[in-house]
Parts: sequence; C-alpha cells; structure tokens
Amino acid sequence: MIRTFRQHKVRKQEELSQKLWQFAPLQGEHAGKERQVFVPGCWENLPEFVSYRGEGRYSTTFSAGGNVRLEMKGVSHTAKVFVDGELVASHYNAYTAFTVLQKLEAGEHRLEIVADNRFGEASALHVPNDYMSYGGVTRPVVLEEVPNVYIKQVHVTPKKEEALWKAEVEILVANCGEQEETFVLKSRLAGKEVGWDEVTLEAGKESKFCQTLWYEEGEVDEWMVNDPHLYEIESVLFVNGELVDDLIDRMGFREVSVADGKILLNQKAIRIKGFCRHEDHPQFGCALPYAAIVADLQLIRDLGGNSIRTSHYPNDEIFLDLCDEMGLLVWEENHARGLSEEQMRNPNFERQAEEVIQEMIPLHYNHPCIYIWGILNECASETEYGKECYEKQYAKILSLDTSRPRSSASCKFKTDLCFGYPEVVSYNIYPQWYHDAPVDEYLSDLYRWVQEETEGAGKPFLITEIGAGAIYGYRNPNHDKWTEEYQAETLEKQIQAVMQQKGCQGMYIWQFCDVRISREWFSTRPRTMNNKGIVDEYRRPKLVYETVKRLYSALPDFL
Ligand code: ADA
Repeated sequence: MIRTFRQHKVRKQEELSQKLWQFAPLQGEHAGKERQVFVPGCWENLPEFVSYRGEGRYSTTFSAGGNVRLEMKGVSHTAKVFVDGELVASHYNAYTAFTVLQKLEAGEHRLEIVADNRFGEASALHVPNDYMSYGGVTRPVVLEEVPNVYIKQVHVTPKKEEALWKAEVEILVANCGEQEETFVLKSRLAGKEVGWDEVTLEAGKESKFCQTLWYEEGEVDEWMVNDPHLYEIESVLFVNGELVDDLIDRMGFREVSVADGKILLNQKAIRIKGFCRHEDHPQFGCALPYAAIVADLQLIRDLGGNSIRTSHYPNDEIFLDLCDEMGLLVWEENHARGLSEEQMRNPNFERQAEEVIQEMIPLHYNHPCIYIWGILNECASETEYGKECYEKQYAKILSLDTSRPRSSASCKFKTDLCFGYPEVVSYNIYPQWYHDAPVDEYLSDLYRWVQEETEGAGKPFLITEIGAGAIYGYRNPNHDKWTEEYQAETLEKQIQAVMQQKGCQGMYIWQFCDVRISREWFSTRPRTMNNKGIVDEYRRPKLVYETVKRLYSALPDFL
C-alpha cells in the first residue's frame, strides 16, 4: 500500500510491491539461489536469513514506457537499482525514499534492487546498535509514468492571521523533456483555487509556483490532537488544453509555534503524552504491514497517548498518514542514535546525515501530525566537534522548513553544549533504571541547570525518553529489575515526577514495544532485545500497561 489515500487520478501509478518477487542472497552458502519472497519485507523473516548480513538481490518485471519514474520508499540499508541490467541509482539509508526517472521504450522491463545491510566505514548511520538494521526492500516500490512536464511536489504551509487561515501553496513543476513546455497549472484546496496560465519551462529545468489562499473564520476546520480535520489539495496540469498530470496531497489547518517556554498547537499549549516507537515486529522486521501499524496506533491511543517519537529515523508514510487521520502528534527525527565523536568523524557521516534530512523534510512536509523535527539522538553534543555538526544540521532543517520547531534528544547530563540552536530542549533520562537517583530530584536538578547555566533557558522542555525494562511474564516477590512489577512501579514514579515538573511540557516513554537489537549489544540486553516496551514484541501488554493507561488518560491534551 502506497498511501492511505489516492494520489493520482490522471497520472499512471502502480505499486510494484505487495506481491512476490525473486530473491537471492549474494554471499554465504545460499549465494545466487533464487527463491520467492514478499516485498516489502526483510530477509531476516526467512528462517535461513535470520542473521544474514550481506547483499540480497530482489527482482521483478514491469510494463511501462516513456518517462518512467520509480520510487523506492525504503531499501535497507544500502541500495543499488538496475533496470534491464543497467545501474540507474544508488542510495544509502534504510528509512528515506529515493526516485529515479528514465526514458524507456514501451514494453516489459526487468527491475533489480540489490540491498546491502553490512556495517563498515561506508555506513556512518547504520552501525551495530540498540535496534536492528534489517536487510531488504522494506517499504513499497512505486512505478509512475509522467508526461514531459509534470508536478513534482506540492507544499502547503498553513498560517493563522487573526481569525483568518491562510495556506501558502508552493508547487514544484519539472520538465524532463527535451523541449520547452508551456502549460496551465491549477490547484484546489478547501473550495478555493489558485492558478497559473500559460507558463513556460525550459527543457531539463524545474520551477516553483507560489500563491496564497485565504479562508474566513468558519470556512475550514482546524487539525487538532484527537480532533483531526484533513483537506486534500488537488493540483492539475494542462498542456494544449489537455489534462496531462495531477498530484493530490493532504494537509491540515494547524500551526505550531513556540512562546513563553511552551510549544503551542493552534495557540494552545500541548501536553505531550508520548511513546518512542521503533518500526519493529517479530514477524515483519521493520516492514510492518498497514494493519499492524494501525494496531500499534490503536494501542497507543488506548494507552491514553497523544504523540509518537519516530526514534531514531524517519518512518513509513503510511504511519504518518494514519497519525494525520487519528490526530496523533509526531516527533519525526533523522537517522542517528548514540554516535560518539569518533563515529561522527566518519568521513561519510555529515553527508549521509544531511541527506536524510534532505530526503525526509520535503517529502513529509505536508503532514499536520509532524509538529517538530528532531536530529542526532544522544550523539556527541557535549564536544566542540559535535556542536559543529549539530549547528549544521539544525541550519539544514531551517533551510527546508521554517514552520516547525527543532530539537534533539540529549543524554548529556549537565554537559550538553548545543541548546543555543534548537527551539525546544529535550532530555533522555533513566533515573531508577540505570541509576538510583529519585526521579523528581534528578529531574529538577537537570531542569535548574538548563535554566541557570545554558542557552536553553526559557525554551520549552521535554523529556524524550524515560523508562525501565521488564521481561514479559517475569515476576518475582522481590520486584527485582527486569520484573514486570519493577517496571510498573518505576513508571508510576517516573510519569508522576515528569508530569509534575514545573516547566516540563510532557514526555515520551521509552518505549512502546520490545524490539530486536543488533547482536553485538547482547550483554546488557536479555534475549538480545531492548525490553523496555510497555507491550512485548508481540504487543502483549505487560503489567505496566494499566499503570501508563491510568496516568496518561487522566491528563488532558492541553496544559
Ligand atoms: C537511549 C537511546 C535508546 C535506547 C535507550 C535504552 O536513551 O536513545 O535508543 O537505547 O537509551 O534502552 O537504554
């Protein structure tokens, strides 16, 4: 499934995934032996490849011709794409989409995607880590046929001015043909239209078209947490009077701002009752199907949650579509977890991390659920070199989106140097788990330090991780660590303390469900899993489930 709504009525679009492809590993004892696998998927879900690190070749055929645009929504973690045997694209990072546009003769063509999940210097972001870097074509593959001049992207920025809503519409049109093209462009949103008559675009060029639509009070319904209203923006392009291309996207009228140390959604201070969530499932790896994503979101809602942090990478667009529809707020972040200064000095780090931002923001720009962009979870924000990297990445975000605040989940207790850059200060803390300090004392000490000694003073403050581990089904009379009792008692204290901390706008529990981790991390992770889930990997609730549900449900969505 590509999106939860239809994106084209005119342009030919076809999903090449949601079916069996041929698969062959390229190394190891099964090298070169083809078998059928379902795409999207991870090869770790095939018993013989549970821990295979190497390359895997996926192949299928498609029928198309003309300007053929292929979009790979996610290949983990390095991809090479071949059409009819010719290399047409290379890409790094599992969690962002990439496209290739080619002129092909009408007829049947062969598509091969070689995925590679090996670690090494070439990969700065995917390293052995406290989550699993799977292998495979893990998100949909989409085929489109576009005319020479086509609509490449539509961005809508909603802004409120007094009682009026305005929508700034920006349409990117590309000419992939060999001649200049003249066209008419129109876009319709919530009953109003913008248009451009007889514009000309040179061959091989792209151009942006911008206009603003205004809405009187009552003409549109706002998008709010747990009360989402979505609008389709339908853009169409005519050449010589003929409708040749279209693009439908969705938006919501909501504005995120920061004032007086608070994050505001449509001028109201939100209270974050969140969960960090990895894309992970014992049967599907990181390639969760639509119904499994819905099931996760329903559990989060049942738990009284109103927000999800896509720790630690951009998520599948289906997930974002569903959050838009269900009124759940999303903290979306680029891909990085716990990188040391040495790892950040990998010659590929800066380019790869910035590419993730470049690929994430324009594609996810219209989702009203995303209220903040995050970067560099728990990286070296306490060092001068790290600080330079944070500064550059924050600047990169600002160059792509000025309508959302930025933040970074830090674990550098009273040593972080980077709070001058973002609009929101965020900390991951584990009192009562990795150390025994009382939660309220530890947190108020940290908060005081941020206010008195850092450039984060006066900015909104969030706890982006807090939690404790429990092995599903393990209980004992001592309520020792790893028991369900210990986890439930600890979360009770943690949630109470965070929600009562003055100046703190809410929290994300680490984490929604237990997840598989890289085997190199086995020694502090029983079962080679991160066991801090509120539900286990099969989504079976632990004792703590009812605790979280009771505490979260009692708190309103706004402060
Ligand atoms: C960190 C990190 C998470 C996870 C967590 C834990 O704060 O951001 O990815 O590793 O700790 O379980 O210790």
